[in-house]
Amino acid sequence: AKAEMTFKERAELCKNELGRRLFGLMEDKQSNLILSADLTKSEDILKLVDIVGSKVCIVKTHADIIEDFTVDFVHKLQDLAKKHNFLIFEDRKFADIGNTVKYQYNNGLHKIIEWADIVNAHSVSGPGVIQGLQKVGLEKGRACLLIAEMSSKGSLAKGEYTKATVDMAKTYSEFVIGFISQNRVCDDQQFLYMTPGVRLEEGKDSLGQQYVTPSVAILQNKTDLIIVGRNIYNAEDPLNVAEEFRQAAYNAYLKRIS
Ligand code: 6AU
Repeated sequence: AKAEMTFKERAELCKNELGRRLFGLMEDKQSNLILSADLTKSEDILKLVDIVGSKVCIVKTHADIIEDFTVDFVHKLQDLAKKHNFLIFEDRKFADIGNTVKYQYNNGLHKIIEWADIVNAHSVSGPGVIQGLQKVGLEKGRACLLIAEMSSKGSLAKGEYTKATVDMAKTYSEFVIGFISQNRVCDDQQFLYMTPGVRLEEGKDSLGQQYVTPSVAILQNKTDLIIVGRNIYNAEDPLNVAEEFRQAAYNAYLKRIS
C-alpha cells in the first residue's frame, strides 16, 4: 500500500491559511490532541488550559456553558494560546439558516468571531449555513468544521447525510478545513478529521456518549485528531493524562504514515 501523506505534506493541499497553520503546528508540537475544556467557571478553564496547554494543538470551548464569560476571560485565553501555541475552537455547532448563523457568529454576548480561530457547524440546514459563516469568517482568517458524524448513540448523521456533508465541504474548502467525524469520511487529504468520544478505555456515559480509544480513532478509523474532555479535566493529574493521550494519538499517527 502507498504510504500515507504526513500532516506537513497535506498542509500544501489545504486551501485555508489557518488550516495550513494547524497542519504544521500539529507536526511541530507533535500533538494531534484537542482538549475539550467543558468547565463552567472561567477561572477553572484558564487553570486547566495553563496546565495542559503545552500538550495540545487546539483548546475547544463551549462559551455558552461558562457562567462568568467576559471579554477579560477571552483575552486571558488568547494569552494562553500564544504562550502554549494552540488554536481556539468554539464548539458552537451552528445549525440555522445563513442569515441567522451570521449573527450568532458575529454578534450576541459571545462575539465568537472575535476570538475563535475555528468553529463547527451542522450541515442539516444545507450550504447556506457555510455561506453565512464564511461571509464574516473568511476575511478574518477563520475556519470551519462540518459535523459529518456524531459520537452519540442513535445519531442521525450517517449514510447519505454524511456523504452530502462531505460534498458540501468540498464545495466550500476555502473555509471548511475538515470534519467532526468518527471515521475518515472521505479520502481527501486536504481535510482534517477530528474525533470526539475518546477515552483511554472504550465505553459509554449515561447520556448516550460512546467512547473509543485513541488508537481505534487514529489507526483503525483513520481520523487525524482526538478530542478529549472529561477523561482529562476530571483526572487527578490532568497534565499526566494529557501527555498519555498526546503520546497515544501521535504515535498512532506515526504508525499510520510509516
Ligand atoms: O470527552 P467528553 O465526552 O467529556 O467530551 C466530548 C466533547 C464535548 C461534546 O460537546 C463534543 O466533544 N462532541 C462533538 C463535537 C466536538 O462537535 C461532536 C460529537 O459527535 N460528540 C461530542 O462529544 O464537548
